Amino acid sequence: MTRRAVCPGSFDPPTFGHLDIFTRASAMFDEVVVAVGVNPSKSKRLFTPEERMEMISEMTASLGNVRVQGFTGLVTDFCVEIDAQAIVKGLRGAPDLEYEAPMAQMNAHMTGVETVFLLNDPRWAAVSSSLIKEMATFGGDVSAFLPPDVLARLTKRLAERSE
Ligand code: COD
Repeated sequence: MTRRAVCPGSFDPPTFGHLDIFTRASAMFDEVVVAVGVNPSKSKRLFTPEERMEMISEMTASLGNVRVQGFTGLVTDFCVEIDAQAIVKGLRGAPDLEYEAPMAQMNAHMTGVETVFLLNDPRWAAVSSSLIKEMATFGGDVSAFLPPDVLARLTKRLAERSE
């Protein structure tokens, strides 16, 4: 049986914190599918799903067992559709756990899919896509937290937005 895991998220934009989770998941499972979805409570999107998928494909190119797919609807339905047994998520501390635990329990209840939590690499503890966007919008240097291609796209998009 192929052990397949899904790493779901908005990834707007993807960061080194996300890449760390993809990399560690790829060492634990036969196949990892990074699932680019829509978080209904986050309305300020900077990149289209296609752009986010391109960025993730580029940053995971050296990981042979990782692929990227878009999804709409419930993450559990997506897991059933592609025959994935687990969801892998990163945890940056208690607030992440409080937010993630009910979703993990609901997802397990609905389809039996387990959620595996990986504690964040301390280097990326303060990194979130929202904070990166806010810092970059006001001219902060976010180059330590993003692959060069993502940084270039972010800089370009923010410049377009301010025109
Ligand atoms: N270090 C480690 N992990 C990190 C870091 C970091 N620096 N930054 C983020 N992460 C982790 C997050 O904890 C999360 O696990 C993952 O990376 C993705 O993060 P985001 O912020 O890109 O994604 P979210 O939280 O906006 O994504 C939400 C989903 C789209 C996955 C969610 O809304 C969803 O599943 N929607 C589908 C609808 C659904 O199924 N809802 C019902 C659930 S019961």
